[in-house]
Amino acid sequence: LKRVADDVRTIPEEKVPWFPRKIRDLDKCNLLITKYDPDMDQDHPVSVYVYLSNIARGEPLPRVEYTPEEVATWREVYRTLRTIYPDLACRQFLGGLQQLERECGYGEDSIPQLREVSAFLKEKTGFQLRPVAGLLSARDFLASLAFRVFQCTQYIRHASAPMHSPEPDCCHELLGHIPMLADKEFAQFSQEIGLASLGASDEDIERLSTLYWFTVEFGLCKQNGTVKAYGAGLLSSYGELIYALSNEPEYKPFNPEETAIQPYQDQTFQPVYFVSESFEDAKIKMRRYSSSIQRPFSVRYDPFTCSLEVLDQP
Ligand code: HBI
Ligand code: FE
Repeated sequence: LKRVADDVRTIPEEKVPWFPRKIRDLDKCNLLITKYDPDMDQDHPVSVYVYLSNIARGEPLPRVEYTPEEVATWREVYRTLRTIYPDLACRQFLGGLQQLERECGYGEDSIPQLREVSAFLKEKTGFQLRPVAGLLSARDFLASLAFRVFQCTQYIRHASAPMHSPEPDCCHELLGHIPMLADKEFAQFSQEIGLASLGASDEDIERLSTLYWFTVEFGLCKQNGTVKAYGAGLLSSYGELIYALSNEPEYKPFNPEETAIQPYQDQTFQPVYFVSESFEDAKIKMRRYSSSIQRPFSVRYDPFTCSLEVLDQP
């Protein structure tokens, strides 16, 4: 009898990985993944501005004085992509970009400052930006989305390769992500992926991260009978945006169970893209998927205190 009791006691307790409960806890969600060290990899140099600010202390986002060469890089990227957006980008993206051009100084002539962009987003969807020095771990990156915080790089790709960046840079964030985050439905979708990630197992983080990849980064959706892009990885890459909508790659309907386990890589164009019926449809499917993730608790976000209520699951 005693043995049985001992065995019972040695059943490992379910370990829940730490996760942020308050917006201030995001100060601890800053694990950088160094894939391309600019000092080590001379093919992919980047100009690095690393001014981290602490949003919890309410410090204003740092302003960056970009060099004329950096502004020229931005101009080239902006001009090239802007011409193909009307045909290839989804309605929500075009609407967001137009608002940013009207209200937030978006245009070829200067690189928008995170401070202004963050204030703009806060008014539209409650999202705010936080400067980050590079690629974050998926867990930390996704956790911030739960609080409607988007961790955003502030440096720009090197002038030697204006149409390509191996890492996220401000062209990717400001042109790819920000217009989408100004859409209420998409903002909700992003936050819900974040909420699903809190305290999840490494395996579930991997699956959510894959879902994020094929939706927020490389997603396509149907609109008025045609397929348009809404993924930021596409909307910030001239070459891949055209390729993704060329009928050359493989297309599959977005289905979280299948999408979550699709292998992917970030070195070349995607071999397959997932097409959503609409954002509404993607959100409903994602919700159903998220509720199937096993966690010994449930979370609810309180927008008044910007913190989580964590409820034990009976
Ligand atoms: N880190 N800074 C930054 N920007 C991203 O867009 C980003 C990230 N880390 C992981 C990530 N995106 C995703 O590809 C998923 O792994 C969540
Ligand atoms: Fe991105």
